[in-house]
Amino acid sequence: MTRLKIAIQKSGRLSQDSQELLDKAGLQFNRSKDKLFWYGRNLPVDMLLVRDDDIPRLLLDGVCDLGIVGENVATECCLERALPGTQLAPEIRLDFGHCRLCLALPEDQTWHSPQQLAGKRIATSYPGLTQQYLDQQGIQAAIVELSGAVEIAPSMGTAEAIVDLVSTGTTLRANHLRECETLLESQAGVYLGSTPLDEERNALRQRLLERIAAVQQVKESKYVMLHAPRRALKAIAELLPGAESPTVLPLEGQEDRVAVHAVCRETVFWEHLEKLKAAGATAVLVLPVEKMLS
Ligand code: PRT
Ligand code: ZN
Repeated sequence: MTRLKIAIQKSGRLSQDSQELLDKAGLQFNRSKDKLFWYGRNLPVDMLLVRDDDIPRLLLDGVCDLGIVGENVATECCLERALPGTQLAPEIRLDFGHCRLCLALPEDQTWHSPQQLAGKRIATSYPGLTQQYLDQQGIQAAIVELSGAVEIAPSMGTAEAIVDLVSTGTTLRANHLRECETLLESQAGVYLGSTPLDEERNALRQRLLERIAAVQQVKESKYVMLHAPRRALKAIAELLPGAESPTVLPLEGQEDRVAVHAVCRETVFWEHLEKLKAAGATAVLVLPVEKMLS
C-alpha cells in the first residue's frame, strides 16, 4: 500500500500542538531531530516537517494527503494562486494557533471608516487577504509586501497602516499601533490534499480524521458522577453541560437518592457545579476522559 503523508510545521507556534495531536491519535514515528521526514512505525503514515507556508502548496500539489496549518496561511495561499477550484477549507478545526489578521493604525490616528485608507500604503505579509479586504470595501490603496517585522513599517515611514496577525496585542501596543478591523479569525485546522486517494488509502485517511475528531472531542469532555434526590433528577440532568441521557443507578439503602453518571461534552465550569449543588446534588466528582469513540 502506498503510504499516506501528513505535513506539519517543523518548528514554530503550531509544531508542538500538531505533534501532540497526532501522538494522541495513536500515530508513532521514527523521530529524527534534523530530518524533515519521519517514518510511521505503526501505520503506513509518514510525516513531513516543513515551514507552515509550504503546507498549503504541498496539499494543493498532491504531495501530501493531510496537513495541519493555520486558516490564515491556507486562505492566503488560495488567494495568491487565484485559481478557480483551489479551495482549502479545514476538515477539522483544532482549537489551537488562535489569532486574528488585523488592520492597525498608529495610536495617534482615529479610525472612522475604511475609506480613510484610500491612496495610503498598507504593509503586510498577507497581500492576498489585504487586497480582498480592499476590494470588498471598494478602496484603492498600495500594498507594501513584507516578509517580517511588519509592525515597524509605520514608524519607519514605509506605510501608513499595517495588516498583521495579532494574538495578545502586545506587539501592536509596543509599537504604538491600534487594532481597527479584523479581516480574518484564524486557528489551526486539518486540511486534505487535493489528489483523490484509492479506496484503501482513503479509508485510512478517514480513520485518522475520526481519531483526530475524537481527540478534539475528548479535550472538552468530562465524566461527571454525583448523587441526587430522585425528585430533582430532571432538573439536574438539564444542568449537566452537553450531556445526553445520563445513567441513573440505585444507591444501596437509599430509596429517595440515586447516583447519576454522565459524559459532559462541553466544558464543566465551577458555576455548573454550584448550580448542581443548589439543585440538591451531593458527592459531585468530575473526571477527565482519556479516549472516546462514538
Ligand atoms: O518558520 P515557519 O514559516 O514555519 O513559521 P512562521 O514564523 O511563519 O510562523 P509562526 O510559528 O510564528 O506561526 C505559525 C502560525 O501560528 C501562524 O500562521 C498563525 O496561524 C499562528 N499564530 C497564532 C500566530 C500568532 N498566533 C502570532 N501571534 N502567528 C504569528 N503571530 C505573530 C504575529 O505575526 C506578530 O508578529 O506574533 C506577533 C503578535 O503576537 P501578539 O501576542 O503580540 O499579539
Ligand atoms: Zn511561516
